Amino acid sequence: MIWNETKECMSRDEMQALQSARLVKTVDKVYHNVEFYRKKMQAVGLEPGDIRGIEDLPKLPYTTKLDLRDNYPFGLFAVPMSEVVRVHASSGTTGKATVVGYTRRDIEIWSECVARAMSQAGITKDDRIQVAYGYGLFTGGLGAHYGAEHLGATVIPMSTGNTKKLTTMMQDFEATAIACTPSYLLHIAETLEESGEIANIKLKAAICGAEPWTENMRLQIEERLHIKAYDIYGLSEVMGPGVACDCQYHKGLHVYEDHFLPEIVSPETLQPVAEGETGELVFTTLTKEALPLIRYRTKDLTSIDYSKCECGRTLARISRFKGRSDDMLIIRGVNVFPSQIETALLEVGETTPNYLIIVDRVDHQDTLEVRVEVDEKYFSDDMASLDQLTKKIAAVLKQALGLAVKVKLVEPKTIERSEGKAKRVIDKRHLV
Ligand code: DLL
Repeated sequence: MIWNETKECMSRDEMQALQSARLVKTVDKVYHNVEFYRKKMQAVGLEPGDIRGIEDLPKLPYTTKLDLRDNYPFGLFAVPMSEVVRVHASSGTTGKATVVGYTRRDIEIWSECVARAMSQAGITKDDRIQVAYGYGLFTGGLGAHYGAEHLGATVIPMSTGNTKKLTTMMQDFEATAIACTPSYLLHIAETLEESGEIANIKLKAAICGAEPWTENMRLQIEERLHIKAYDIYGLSEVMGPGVACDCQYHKGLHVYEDHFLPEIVSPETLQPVAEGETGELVFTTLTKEALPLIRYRTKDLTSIDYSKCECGRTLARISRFKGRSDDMLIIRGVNVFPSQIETALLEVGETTPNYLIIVDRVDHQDTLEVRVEVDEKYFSDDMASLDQLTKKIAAVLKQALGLAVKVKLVEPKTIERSEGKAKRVIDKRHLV
């Protein structure tokens, strides 16, 4: 179903005209209200009048997470604090938190974008949706909550923290949809399988995101829970969940381009790459009031496709994320993304998506170990089948990555489960 046809099915010319008009306004606004942008534009000799449309976008300087941190907490806000009705923050692993703010209108647009995403996942006002992203400074919980309410669905604000209670309420309240990270959904599936309650649930759809996951993992979720699973993307700096989401055809995530102008650039040269080529996703916000962002480098790696989708939407589609440029591991000179390991593991078919990647350095040599849970049956008296499977997985990984990998098969439930963003990589090289 196309919930908002006027915004999701415009011709490319109409979309570009709208984007150009909104870009001109945004640039004017940041120049006059945010000292940081004014100085940055002045440094390259730019005035707001130099930006007449999206064709002038490449003239504008990039913005990074470091700029947000340097202006902690509210230095990049373009409105007085009296106009800001909410803040969120992401802690990250290093340095200061990144703080983001929203006016009342920003919250309305955010809710509408999440509602569009949920509608792409077939969710309607007749659905009951459990929101099992964390509520709080993280944008997942409240973002999904407001979006579901905007759509008119019944929200069950579970948050994270009590999986047993979640599965009980899923049955008692007859929840038909869930919003959570894909790794948490697998943990929920496991809990339902163990208690023998999986046949009791009425779940139809899941809207998962906030972390990288592969198509194989999406298919496994669909199979285990007998549901349809959708990929929702977003980042707090740009807004939160609902910047893009896939539709029933799963051929890329539709970007809500009327609010977020995407570019794909080479992370090395920062020059635009051709349509279809992988690069770093960059966003310029077109309607945000409290925290407009100009050419924000997300570090997320993807490609873009401007062709019309089978679903009827004309919104550009970005491909499932390959990972983040800062997630890429360089092992003995070879570039490895955790998503390549997940794809290869799930292709073998005998593993679960519970895995851990451990990188270390022994005698000045990088080592890569992959631990993955397999069925209990492999740990019976005869270890021959375990040995065989270990060799098979090591060969598949070697083929996929071009690197020798130490594979360690472990018993079910020995790798820590996550309720939010899963931690898949331990890089001990950074710990010494
Ligand atoms: O994770 C917002 C969100 C909440 C998105 C709930 C979807 C669902 P941050 O904590 O700022 O915001 O983290 C943003 O998470 O730059 C990506 O690297 C990653 N990410 C988010 N969604 C996806 C996805 C939220 N669908 C960072 N696939 C982003 C892959 C994702 N990575």
